[in-house]
Amino acid sequence: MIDKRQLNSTAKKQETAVLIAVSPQRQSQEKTQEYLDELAFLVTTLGVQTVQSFTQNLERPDTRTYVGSGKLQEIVTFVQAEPVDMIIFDDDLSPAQVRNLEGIFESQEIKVLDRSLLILDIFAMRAKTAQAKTQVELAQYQYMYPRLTRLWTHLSKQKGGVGMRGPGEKELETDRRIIKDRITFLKEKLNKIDRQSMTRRKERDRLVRVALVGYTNVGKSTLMRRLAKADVFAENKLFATVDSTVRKVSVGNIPYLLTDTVGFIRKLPTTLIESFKSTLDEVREADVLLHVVDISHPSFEEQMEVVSSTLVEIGAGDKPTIIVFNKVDLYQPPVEEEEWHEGFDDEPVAKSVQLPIEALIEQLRKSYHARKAEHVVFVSAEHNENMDELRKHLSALVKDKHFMIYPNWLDVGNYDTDYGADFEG
Ligand SMILES: Nc1nc2c(ncn2[C@@H]2O[C@H](COP(=O)(O)OP(=O)(O)O)[C@@H](O)[C@H]2O)c(=O)[nH]1
Ligand SMILES: [Mg+2]
Repeated sequence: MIDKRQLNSTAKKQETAVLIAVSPQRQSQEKTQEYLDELAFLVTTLGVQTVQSFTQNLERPDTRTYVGSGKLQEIVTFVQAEPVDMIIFDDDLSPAQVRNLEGIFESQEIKVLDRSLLILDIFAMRAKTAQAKTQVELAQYQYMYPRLTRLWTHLSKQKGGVGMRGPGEKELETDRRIIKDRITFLKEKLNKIDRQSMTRRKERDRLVRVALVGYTNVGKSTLMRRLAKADVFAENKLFATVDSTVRKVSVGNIPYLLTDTVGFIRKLPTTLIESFKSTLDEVREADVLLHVVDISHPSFEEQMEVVSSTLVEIGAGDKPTIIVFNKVDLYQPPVEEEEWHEGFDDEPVAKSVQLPIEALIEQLRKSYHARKAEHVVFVSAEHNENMDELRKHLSALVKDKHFMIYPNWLDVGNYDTDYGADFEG
């Protein structure tokens, strides 16, 4: 069967974007590039093609137009010559910046978007359950409301697409009065849903709860699929999953609930965190956290930092945690030292000396143990490597908690292995 809608959307030409970021003095070239790559990844996730990016060295974005006037002129010249549908800024734009920038780009019919709108758009695309849909729509309107300008309204009406999609591909409203009512309505609706899911969580209160947390795209859903042998959606895109999913799993005869949660990212819109509060309750109420890290990512340590501080922010900063370094199969050891050898014509040639992976992993393990992280494992969820060691750590922590809840539980096959029982949350 051919889905007509799909035909229509693939028939539409791919939207194109120009990315803009500022880079403070202390930030290295590589870091700036990496941030731009992440922004481009967000853009790709939405099916939009990046045609160019611009950066400017500035301590902080210009309060009027984000970049200075010289750089702005460069951008204007570029978009006049190239087919560009939108320009996307790597930070949130203030209402004043939105107004000024729209004034400049209106005549070219170019949409002005920022990082938050982009992330909100992805969430809108991914939300499946009524709860997630309501949460996203609320976050979108709360973000849009103070920024709505006449120009933007006019432009979006004409162009639609990215930045304008609510959950379920429905176009968002742009009328301030309607939006205000809608926000009130969505808040009430969310309250009702939250009360229901709180009851549901209470009902499954008797089992130990383990939550997967981590930066987006590190392999949380893949790990969930491995541990729960459940069919969880995983994809090499940012925020493939925004709804939390709960499965009953057991480890060494002890049953527990495993939750896959939405990933974190730098500069996550605050309206999103606020409206996802109840989804994050799954994390807040967990007994044990599996902090999944993509060790193959060049800045995995910074990503861990983002996750840790978000956890503290939502009040889940000091739970028993297993640090799961994932994607060891892709891990490229950094060049440790360089030796100079004589090459042809006596030219010195640098030869990089790399430590074997095992030694590196051992080094990392030691360094995290030194930082008081008790449970550290290195796995490949995708290739099913070293999962037994993870299960061992998991079993220890789950058992501890389980016997706190059930001091009289007999540890002799009390429980049938019940993989994949579904508690869709
Ligand atoms: N090479 C490799 N890829 C992985 C591994 N684990 C997950 N992935 C891939 O990483 C991408 C993101 O995985 P996903 O589970 O959706 O990440 P999530 O956003 O944290 O839930 C997918 O393309 C996975 O196939 C791994 O151990 N090795
Ligand atoms: Mg996922």
